[in-house]
Amino acid sequence: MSEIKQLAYALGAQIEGITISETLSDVQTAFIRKIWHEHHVILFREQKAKPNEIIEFASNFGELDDHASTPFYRLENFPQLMEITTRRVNGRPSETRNVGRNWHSDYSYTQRPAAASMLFCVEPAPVGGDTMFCNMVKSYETLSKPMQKIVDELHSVYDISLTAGLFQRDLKEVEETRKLNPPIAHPTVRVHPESGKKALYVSERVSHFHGMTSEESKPLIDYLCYHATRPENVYRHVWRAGDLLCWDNRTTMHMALTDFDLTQSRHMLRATLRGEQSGFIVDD
Ligand SMILES: O=C(O)CCC(=O)C(=O)O
Ligand SMILES: [Fe+2]
Repeated sequence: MSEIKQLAYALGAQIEGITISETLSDVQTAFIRKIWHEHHVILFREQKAKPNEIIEFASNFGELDDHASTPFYRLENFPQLMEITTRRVNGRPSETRNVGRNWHSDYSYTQRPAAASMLFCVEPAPVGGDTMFCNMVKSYETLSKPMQKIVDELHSVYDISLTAGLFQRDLKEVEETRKLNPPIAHPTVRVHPESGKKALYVSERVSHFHGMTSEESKPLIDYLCYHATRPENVYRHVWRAGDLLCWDNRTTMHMALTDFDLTQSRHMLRATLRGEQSGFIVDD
């Protein structure tokens, strides 16, 4: 029997009694989906899984992304997995050593933003290396009605160049990745296709609101990010080896902290579930 334990007031639940390397029954899959929709972030602890087993488990919940939008960060021979590591890769500092350093939702700068991500911890940092998550449904619901009306009408323009630390990576690869992902506008409020709930969709990777200047947009982007990431709306995950943490990118933002010694090994593998086609490319 599976049991759940809430991880924080705002979001997050640990599910016990599931072994991710084993085939899931339909009942188990439906149970996990239900808990995931309710709590937005779910955790499976003390798991042992090889890359193909993570892929198999993830594919119970939707179509897997092959990470073609960020082709340089894939795990060798497994395009369905991104390798997020501080370990050296092919004798060079890893290009993913600083992934996720500002508040964001995965692949928001693409035309098919990620529905969900599943991150498996192979090796945590010796101390720290935590990841924070915030609840974007609550963020929307706790805005005043007039503010909800304003954001309901807006489109957020996502710009991959605003990814923290991007320009500390291989500049040739960064240029290619930027060409693959021109700025794109998505609705600032999105309706979750399964739960029907409205969620705020902004982040620190939004340059402006479509049709507005950056000067006009900035105070509102700053306010909405501040509002969304208030401590009471956040779950902070302290990683252990064998954790599989799954988040809904349509109802959360997250941020990977640099609260650890970056010369030490921290090694993670991420599967990404594809979301719906959304947004339009902009040139303003
Ligand atoms: O390394 C982490 O904790 C998360 C990095 C990140 O943003 C991601 O995997 O989407
Ligand atoms: Fe991320």
